[in-house]
Amino acid sequence: MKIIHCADLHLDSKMESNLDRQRASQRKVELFDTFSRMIEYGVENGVRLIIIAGDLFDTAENMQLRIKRRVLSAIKNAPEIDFLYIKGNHDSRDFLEGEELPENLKLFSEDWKSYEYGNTVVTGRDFTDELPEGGEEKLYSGLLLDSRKINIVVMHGQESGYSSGKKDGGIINLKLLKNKNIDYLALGHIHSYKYARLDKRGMYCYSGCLEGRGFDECGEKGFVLLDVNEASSDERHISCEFIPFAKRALHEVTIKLSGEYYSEDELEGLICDKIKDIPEKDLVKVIISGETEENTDIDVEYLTEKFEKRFYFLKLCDDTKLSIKYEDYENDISLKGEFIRLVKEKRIREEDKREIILMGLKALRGREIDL
Ligand SMILES: [Mn+2]
Repeated sequence: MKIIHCADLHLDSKMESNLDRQRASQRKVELFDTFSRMIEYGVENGVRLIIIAGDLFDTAENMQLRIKRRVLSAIKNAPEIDFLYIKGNHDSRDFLEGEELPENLKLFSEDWKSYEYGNTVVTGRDFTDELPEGGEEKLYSGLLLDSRKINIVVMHGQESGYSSGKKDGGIINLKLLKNKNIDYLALGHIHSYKYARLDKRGMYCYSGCLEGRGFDECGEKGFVLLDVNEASSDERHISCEFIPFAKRALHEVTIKLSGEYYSEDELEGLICDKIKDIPEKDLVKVIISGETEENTDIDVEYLTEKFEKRFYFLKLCDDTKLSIKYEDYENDISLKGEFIRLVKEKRIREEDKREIILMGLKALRGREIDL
């Protein structure tokens, strides 16, 4: 039996804030489109279950009725697949209230609830802000799984290897989930793929989000395809594979300058080198960092203009600090020298003097000053 594990789709969310309106709304359409392509992939590949480990929707405020209805009809139109959906911290309010729910959409509650498919049991629990009465111990002791079954458990929250001591329902206490006959713990909340051992018997996995939205969600995004083989004589009945599936990826590249002089050509060369293997369809953020010598001119607008045509979107940030020994100019008979001497005479803190001098020197050279 094939199963898809996905999470954190945030279907109605705002996209990368630097995008213009047209591309922001296009990305929003793509977000839903990737969800719907995943369902098509499921149908074509004989997938029986799609597990959604929370945060299918993003916020109640942005939620558009049409997105909700699109989701429900996409589910209804794939009757051969059961959709097992737990609520995450973003969609913990009942987003589907008042809607007619397709029969193949299976929901959970704040208590453990199971669905059986042959010898495989999928048990899950909706995200809650607060732990039930009795705290963590009570929550996890209520999870009882038959050792003879193949057990998949679904939760949404931040993994933690110790007792949080807080009443926070969003902590997944991995320690208390050990030795409970879990074969695969399907998690949501962390937006990057992670697959690791839970205990001797089972594994735990964050599928990550399906599509990166901002530059805090860089890299490959997709879902996990599980293959459950009940007849396997091997102790491991589940094999799984991460399937990269996003329409576009986000990339952040950093160029670190070393305080020497760089000509514009050299800067272009460094940028080129870092972005040459990134696909055209993707979104790119180039950060120039480190220290610059005083004569290095980083023209952000010019460089952005030069490279943005190559990609769906590109932005460039100048995070460099000016490394300058202003003492070298102190005795100059020039406006620069005069200015430095004037500041040095003032009765202000030494660090402030340095800041003021650097800012003044930048201004004298016609460079932009960030205040
Ligand atoms: Mn979440």
